[in-house]
Amino acid sequence: MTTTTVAAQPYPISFRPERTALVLIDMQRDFLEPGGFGSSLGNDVHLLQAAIPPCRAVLNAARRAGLLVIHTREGHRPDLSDAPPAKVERGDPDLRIGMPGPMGRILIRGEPGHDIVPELYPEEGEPVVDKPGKGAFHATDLQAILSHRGISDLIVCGVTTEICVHTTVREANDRGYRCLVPSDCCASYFPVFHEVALQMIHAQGGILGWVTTSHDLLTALAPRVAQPIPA
Ligand code: TIU
Repeated sequence: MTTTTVAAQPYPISFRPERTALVLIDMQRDFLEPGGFGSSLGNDVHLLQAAIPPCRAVLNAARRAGLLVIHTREGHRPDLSDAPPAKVERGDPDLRIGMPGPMGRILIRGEPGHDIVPELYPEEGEPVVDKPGKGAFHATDLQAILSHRGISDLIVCGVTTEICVHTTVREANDRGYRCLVPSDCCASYFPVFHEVALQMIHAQGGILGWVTTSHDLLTALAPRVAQPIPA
């Protein structure tokens, strides 16, 4: 069994690739492109697009290393039966969940805005978990998927750092998973929330998990350079 060690805060973390999953949280057009849920809440969605290239590099490396890759999407059934009224009734009354927008009905499954951005599109065989809440464990089959694959450690990327990434890390931490978050593979509409959310994860001796960078993670995931055979 090979072990991979990644430089991280508060200290390096070692994991076994076959027991580790990359979880890409909500890299959907609804959050990253104008006209979706993110902008309906009054946010500048361009801030989130910086996370796409590092996520793509980590996704490619994870695929090459044979890690389980899981994608999540936040969204609701077209009849809104799984959407809590308390969630739907927030925000601008003309731009609420389920209302029509330039990318289809806002935050509704099957609509163009609900889809994952093309750069990070799931490949055949990669589970896509549809979630009605902010956390990826709430009302989903994520835990069953992880448990059937013997996963103990999660690399969590995506948007937004302080909402769906943080909620998922908290849920995972309470369920006994070790979570590693590459800082530049996450983003927030509020840069200060991004920074503080990351600090909250690795503070207190790693109270919620570990924080690294895509560079350090890619270094650890890169295939070992073959050593010359001694003469
Ligand atoms: N995926 C996710 O983070 N959902 C949100 O609603 N995030 C906000 O920051 N609004």
